[in-house]
Amino acid sequence: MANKPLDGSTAVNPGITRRSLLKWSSLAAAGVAALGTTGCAGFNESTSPVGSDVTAEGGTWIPCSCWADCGSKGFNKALVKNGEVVRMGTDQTHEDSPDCPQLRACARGRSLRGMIFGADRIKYPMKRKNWQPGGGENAHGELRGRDEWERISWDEALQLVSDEIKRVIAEYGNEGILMPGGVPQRLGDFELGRMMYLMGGCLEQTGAVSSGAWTEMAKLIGLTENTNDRMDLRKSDLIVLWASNPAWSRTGAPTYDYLQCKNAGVKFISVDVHYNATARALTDEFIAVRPGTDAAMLIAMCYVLLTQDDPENDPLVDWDFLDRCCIGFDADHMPEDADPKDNFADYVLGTYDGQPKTPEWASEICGAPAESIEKLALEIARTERAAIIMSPAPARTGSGAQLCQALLSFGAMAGCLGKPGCCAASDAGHAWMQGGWNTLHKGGAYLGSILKDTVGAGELYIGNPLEHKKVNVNQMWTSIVNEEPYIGLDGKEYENPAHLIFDRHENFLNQGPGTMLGIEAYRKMDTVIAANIVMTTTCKYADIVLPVTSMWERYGVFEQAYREQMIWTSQVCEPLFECKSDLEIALALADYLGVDKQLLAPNSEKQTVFNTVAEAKVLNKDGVTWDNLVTITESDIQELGVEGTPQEGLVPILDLKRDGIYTIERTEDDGRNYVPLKAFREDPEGNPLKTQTGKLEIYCKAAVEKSRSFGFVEIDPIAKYVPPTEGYESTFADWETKEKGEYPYQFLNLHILRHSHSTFGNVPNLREAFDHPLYMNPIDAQKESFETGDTVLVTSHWGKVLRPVLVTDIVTPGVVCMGQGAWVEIDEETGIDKAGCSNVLCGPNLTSMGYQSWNTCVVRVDKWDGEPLAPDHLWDAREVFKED
Ligand SMILES: Nc1nc2c(c(=O)[nH]1)N[C@H]1C(S)=C(S)[C@@H](COP(=O)(O)OP(=O)(O)OC[C@H]3O[C@@H](n4cnc5c(=O)[nH]c(N)nc54)[C@H](O)[C@@H]3O)O[C@H]1N2
Ligand SMILES: Nc1nc2c(c(=O)[nH]1)N[C@H]1C(S)=C(S)[C@@H](COP(=O)(O)OP(=O)(O)OC[C@H]3O[C@@H](n4cnc5c(=O)[nH]c(N)nc54)[C@H](O)[C@@H]3O)O[C@H]1N2
Ligand SMILES: [Mo]
Repeated sequence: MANKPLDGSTAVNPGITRRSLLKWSSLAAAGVAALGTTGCAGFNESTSPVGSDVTAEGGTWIPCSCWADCGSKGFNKALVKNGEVVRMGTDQTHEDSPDCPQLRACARGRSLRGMIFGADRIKYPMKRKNWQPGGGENAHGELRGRDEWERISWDEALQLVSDEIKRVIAEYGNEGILMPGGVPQRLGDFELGRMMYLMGGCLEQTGAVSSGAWTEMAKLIGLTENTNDRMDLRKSDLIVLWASNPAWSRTGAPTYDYLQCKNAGVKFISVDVHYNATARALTDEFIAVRPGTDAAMLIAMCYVLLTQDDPENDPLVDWDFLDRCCIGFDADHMPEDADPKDNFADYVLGTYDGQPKTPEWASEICGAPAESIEKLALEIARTERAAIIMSPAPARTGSGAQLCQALLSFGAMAGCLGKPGCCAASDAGHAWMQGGWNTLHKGGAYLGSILKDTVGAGELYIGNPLEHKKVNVNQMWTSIVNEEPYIGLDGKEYENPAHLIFDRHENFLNQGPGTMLGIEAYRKMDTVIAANIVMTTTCKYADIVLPVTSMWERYGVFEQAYREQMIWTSQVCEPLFECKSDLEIALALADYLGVDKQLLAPNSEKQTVFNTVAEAKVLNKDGVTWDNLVTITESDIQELGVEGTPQEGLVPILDLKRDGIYTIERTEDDGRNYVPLKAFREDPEGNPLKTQTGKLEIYCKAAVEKSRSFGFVEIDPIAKYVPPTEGYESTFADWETKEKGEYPYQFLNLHILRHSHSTFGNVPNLREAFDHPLYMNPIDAQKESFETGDTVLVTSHWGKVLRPVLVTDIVTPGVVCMGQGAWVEIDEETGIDKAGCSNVLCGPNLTSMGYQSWNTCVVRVDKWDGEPLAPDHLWDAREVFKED
C-alpha cells in the first residue's frame, strides 16, 4: 500500500528520508547520548530551543506526539530540517509562571527519536522460520522467542493472519482468539480489537492495571479518584503524600504544583516504603512503612482518634460528617439489614474480636513506630485543612480493597472530606486526574476515548459480544498453562480455549504478572500475532510480527494533557519502511475477513481528529457554560480537506494545529476550582452519591457483593487488615518467633524515570541516564555481604532475575525495590532474566476485585557467582534485519 499522502496543512513537513533514518539507527544502536536534552521533573529550567529560532535555523517545528502511557503528558516538538529531525523542543506558547506553567517535555519525550529511529524498530512484516499455520506440530511453539525470522510481504502476512483467525474461530469459537491487555476504546489504536468485535468477539483480558483496587472500590464506597484542583491545595495547611512520588511518576507539572503549595506555607509529610525523590524535595517529615500494610496503619490512626477524642477540649472526630454523610461507622449508623455488631468503630476498638487496633498492633505489621502513627493521626485531625493524597500503588497490593476502605474511614473521621484545602483521595496514577479529570474541557467522543458513557461516543461505541467471557489477568496464563477453568465476568467458570494470541497496543507478556508463565502459555498457542512499533517482548515471542507506524508517521492526535491543556500533534515524517497504522492494518485485514469497513472505521483518521477538535469545549469562568475551543471557517475546512461546519470558538483551528497546544489560563480565583465531595458534604440528601445508599460507605455491602461476583477472594464490608498473599507476613517461616522464611524480603516495583512501563525500555541513552538496580538497605546488604555494584540473583515464587545491587538507606529494611518495565531477556539455558523485568518476579495472585497486586511479592536475594552483568546501555538492540 502506498504511504499516506500528507494533508498539506502548514504544520506538516515533507518527511524525513531513509538516509537520515539510518543515521539515527546507528546512533541509537551505539548508545550515543546525542538525542536532545535531559531533565524536566518540575524544577529544572529547560534548555530547549524556543519557537522563535524557527526561521533562524531554517527548519520547521512540528508539535509531535509522545504516546507513552506515563500518567503525564509533556508537550514535545520536533525541529525538522532538510527532512531530518534535528532537535527536540517543548512548550513555549506562553511565559512560564506558577499559575500557568509551561507544559515541559520530560527526558523520555525528548528521547523519542531513540525509539522511532532506533535499531530495533520493526521494519517489515515477518514470520518465525519454523512456524507453519494450522496449529499442532506445525507451530513448533517451543521455539517461540528463540527462532529465526524471515521477511514476508504484506500480502503474505495478511493472508496468514486472516486464515489463522478464520481457522481458530471455526475450530474453537471466537474465544479461541485471545487479546491480552483488553481492547482499548481509544480512537486510532483500537481498530484491530474492534475488528474482532465485529467478527463476533474475542476472549479479552480484564482486571485493573493502574488503579488497583480503586478501580472498583472508588465507585462502591463513594470516594472519588480525584484530588482537589492544584490551586485549591495551596490553601491547605498540611499535605500528606501517601505512597506518592510524582517527581518520578507524574513528571512535569504536579511536583511543580506541589512546590507552589510549599511556597505558600503548606507542610508536607510523606508515608512511603522508600524515601522517594518527591519526599526528598518537598517533605518535612518521612514515615517508612512496609508494602501492603498501610490499611493496618490507617486503622490504628482511627483508633487514636476514637480513643483520644475530647469533643469539648480537643475535638478529633468529625461526628457531624460521620452522622450525616456516612454509613457504617458505628452501631447507630448501620444499614437496616446489617448486624449492628459489624460496625467499624467496634472493630477498631476490638469490642468483639478482643484485639484493639492500637498503634502498637499496627506497628508490628507496618513497621512504622507506634509514636509516629499516633502523632500523624493527631496532627491530621488537629489541622484545619489537611489533605491526604495517595497514589494507587498501595492499592496494587493484596489488601488493596481494604486500603480504600481504610482511607475513607480515616478521612471521614478526621474531617478531610468535601472541604477546601482538604481531601483524602487517590490521584488515580495520572496527572490529568488531579483536580477532576474532565472538569475544564470536554469534547468529541471525550477527546478520543469512545467509552460507552462519554460525550459524543454515540453510535461509535460497540462492545465485545462475548460479554462475560473475559479472563482475569491473574488467570490468563494459569488457565492456559494448567488447563484449569477461569472465572468469567458473570462469576461462572469457563474453559480457556485460546489458540491464537493477538497482541496489539500493549506489551502484556512483559507487563502482566507472571511473565515466565506467560511465555509457557505463548508456547502452547497455535499462532501468535503481534503488531508493534518496536521489537518488544510480545513480538519476540510471536510467530507473525506486523510493523506499525508511530504517531510521528500518522496524521496526528488530539488529546487532553493535564486538566488545563489540550494538545494537537501532527505528522512529523512519512511512514518508515513498510509500517502501517493499526487502522490501515485493520482495514486491509477487513478485506480478507469480510468485515464491514464502514462499521470498522466510520471516518478517516483525519476526519476523526477534526471532529474531536471541532467538538472540544472549554469551561468558562462562570463554572457552568462552555465555549467551543476552535473557530472554523469554510476555508479552514477546505485547507484541512475534511467535512465540517463553520463555528465560533476561542482560537482559529489552524493556529491550534500549528502551535499544537491550548492552555486554559488559570488564576487562584478563576471560578474553576474543584473540591471533591463539596456539594455532597453541604447537602448529602440533595446531592446523593452513586453508592448503594447514596452515602459514603464505611460499611459497604456492595463491595462484599462485588468481591463475591469476582469469585476469587471475599472481603469484609468494613476496612479490616487482612494479611495478603505474598505480603510481609509471608516473609516469615514462623510469625511468632519472627524466624524468616525462604523468601525473606518484600519486593516492591517502582514506576521509574527510565521508561514508561516497557515503552522507551529499548532506548540506550535513557538506559544510560537512569539506572535500573535492585535497591537494598545497608542493614540487609551487610547481612548478605553485598556491596553496591555486585550482581545479585533475585528469586521469587515465579522466576529469577539478575540485577546490580544499589545499597542505600532510602529503602526500608526488609524490602528490596526495582523499577518495572525492563524488556525481559531470558537466558534459555538457566531460565534467568538478565534485564530485570519485574513481572518475572511478580506473580498472578488472585485478588478480591480482580486487580493486580504487584507490590505484594516476596523474594530472596543471593550473590551471583556467574559473569557479572554488563551495563545494559551497551547491550545489543533487538535488530532483526540489519541494513548494510
Ligand atoms: N516514569 C514513569 N511514570 C509513570 C509510569 C511509568 O511507567 N514511568 N506509569 C504511569 C502509570 S500508567 C501509572 S498507573 C502510574 C502509577 O503511579 P503510582 O501508582 O504512583 O506508582 P509508583 O510510582 O510505582 O509508586 C508511587 C510510590 O508509592 C510507593 N509505594 C508502593 N507501594 C506502596 C505501599 O504498599 N505502601 C506505601 N506506603 N507506599 C507504597 C512507592 O515507593 C512510590 O514511592 O505511574 C504513571 N507514571
Ligand atoms: N510488575 C509490574 N507490572 C506492571 C506495573 C507495575 O507497577 N508492576 N504497572 C502496570 C501499569 S500501571 C500499566 S498501565 C501497564 C502498562 O502496560 P502496557 O499497556 O503493556 O504498556 P507498555 O509497556 O507501554 O506497552 C505499550 C505498547 O504499545 C506499543 N504501541 C504504541 N503505540 C502503538 C500503536 O499505535 N499501535 C500498536 N499496535 N502498538 C503501539 C508500544 O510500542 C508498546 O510496546 O503495565 C503494568 N505492569
Ligand atoms: Mo497504569
